[in-house]
Amino acid sequence: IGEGEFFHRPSATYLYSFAGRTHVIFRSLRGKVSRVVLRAGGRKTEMRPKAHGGLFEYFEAVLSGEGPIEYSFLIESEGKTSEYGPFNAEPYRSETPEWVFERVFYQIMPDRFERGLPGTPRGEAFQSEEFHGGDLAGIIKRLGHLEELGVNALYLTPIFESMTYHRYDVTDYFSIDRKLGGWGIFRELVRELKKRDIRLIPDGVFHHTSFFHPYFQDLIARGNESDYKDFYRVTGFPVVSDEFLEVLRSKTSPREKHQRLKEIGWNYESFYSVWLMPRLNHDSQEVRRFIGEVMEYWLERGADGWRLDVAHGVPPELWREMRKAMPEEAYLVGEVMDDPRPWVPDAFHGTMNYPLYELILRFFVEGEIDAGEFLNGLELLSIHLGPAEYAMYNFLDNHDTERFLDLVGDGRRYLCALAFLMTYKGIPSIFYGDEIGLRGRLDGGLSAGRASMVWDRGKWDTEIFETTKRLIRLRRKSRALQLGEFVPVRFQGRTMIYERVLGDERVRVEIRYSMEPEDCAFHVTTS
Ligand code: ARE
Repeated sequence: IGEGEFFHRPSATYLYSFAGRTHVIFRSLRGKVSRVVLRAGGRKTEMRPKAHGGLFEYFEAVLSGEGPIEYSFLIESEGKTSEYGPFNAEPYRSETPEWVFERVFYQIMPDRFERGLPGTPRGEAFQSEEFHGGDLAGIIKRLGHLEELGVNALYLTPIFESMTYHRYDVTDYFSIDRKLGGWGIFRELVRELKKRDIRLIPDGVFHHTSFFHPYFQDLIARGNESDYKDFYRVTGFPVVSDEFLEVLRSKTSPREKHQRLKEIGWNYESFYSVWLMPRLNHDSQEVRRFIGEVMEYWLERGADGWRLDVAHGVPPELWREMRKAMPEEAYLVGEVMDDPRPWVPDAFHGTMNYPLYELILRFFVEGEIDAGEFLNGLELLSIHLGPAEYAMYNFLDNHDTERFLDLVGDGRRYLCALAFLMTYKGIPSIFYGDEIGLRGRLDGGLSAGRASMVWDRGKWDTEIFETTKRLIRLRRKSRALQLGEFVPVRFQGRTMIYERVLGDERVRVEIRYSMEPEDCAFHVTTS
């Protein structure tokens, strides 16, 4: 075997320490190597074939202990053994704040959760683009529910001043939307969360602002003369025509207005061609300063980190800059929908784990891959993520997807997938309502899963609720589930058996999955 047919480099992906152990990864062209042995500290360790993808296959050895090591590889190929190395290196160390690992997140879209203040009337229980009237006081009122469930971190979709129910169109980044209860209620929420050791991450929308943000309004009014000319990505002047503004002010229905505005067009870049969301110019130093300022402002006022919206639409180096400027204790999660590699571990501690979600869909929902292929997918992702996989934000659904229960159509299949999520590497999360079997609608669309929470216990699915609580408890008390090594035991057909191992603690997970609900079961044993 010649050099170029295999590869290793002491980088974050190929050599890292985590929770008292060191992972060493070796890559070769597929089918070239029959065996790889790691020689380190006077000992030989057989490397486990971990995953294959495209041209390559990957081997892994996990050694106990952290700290600098000297090592080399003994590569067996076509009956010959050659040695590659030695390397002398300090393994990469995760910089994720420790508090993150012991968390189970709960995600709330405030408008759809609970109303605590008298005010906006509730809309219908099922989809409409209307305000349902939920607010922060409603969340405070229901903190007992979060405690009963056992979650200990909260991700809130945007809460800053804006004009829609989802609030991704921010008009003031320094104030809490009044409809949510304003500043006073936010302070109370923070106090109540701290009392219960529930951490909080808000949603930072820094890819775009609202059309109605004062900076953008200034740009519309003053055009080329505006101080905010470089804040946005203007493609021509005037930014919008008089006709555009007339239609905007007219009393036509929102749908019709949207259509008319689209026809007229505008001279700025925006999120997915949505006129309401003009894109910020991330090359501008002033924009960067502004983003940093907002992020710090809320960290100083009770936030423990950020979920960063449309992170993949902003250059990675901007996020690296932010990461350096923020306190080390802040957990930063980017919304990245495709390949996470440019983003972790140095721009974000983790990203919203869409690659894992895709695999989960293929195995648990579509049944298009078997357990063996599912495992290979997991292991390949593990290679791509390195130590960041323990800090990824894992989910079965969120406010942009359909409810997982709607997708599988049945509580038992749902719970098997949840058992996987709660026992796998990465930070598990629950989207409000999943724990009671809340359903959305089945005809798709971005807001398919945004129905209002149901508080009438008589309407809850008690099996889902009780099992969810049990799984969260299990996760929270087991350091092995939070930090342990993932050891596959058997992945065959639709059955998967694996262990999570940390020191003396060993948790064994058996999931017997089936597309038939009555044949689905899981079992977790701790020793
Ligand atoms: C609303 C309606 C939509 C309508 C749209 C346009 O709900 O039905 O089509 O308006 O009129 C927020 C709101 C949405 C709102 C949207 C626009 O929550 O309800 O839509 O603003 O006003 C892409 C992005 C990804 C983004 C998703 C939604 O890459 O970053 O789309 N996710 C974040 C948030 C959203 C939020 C925004 C961004 C905007 O989590 O909630 O939307 O701030 C493939 C592609 C992805 C694409 C995905 C869409 O997977 O690869 O790139 O994601 O499809 O599902």
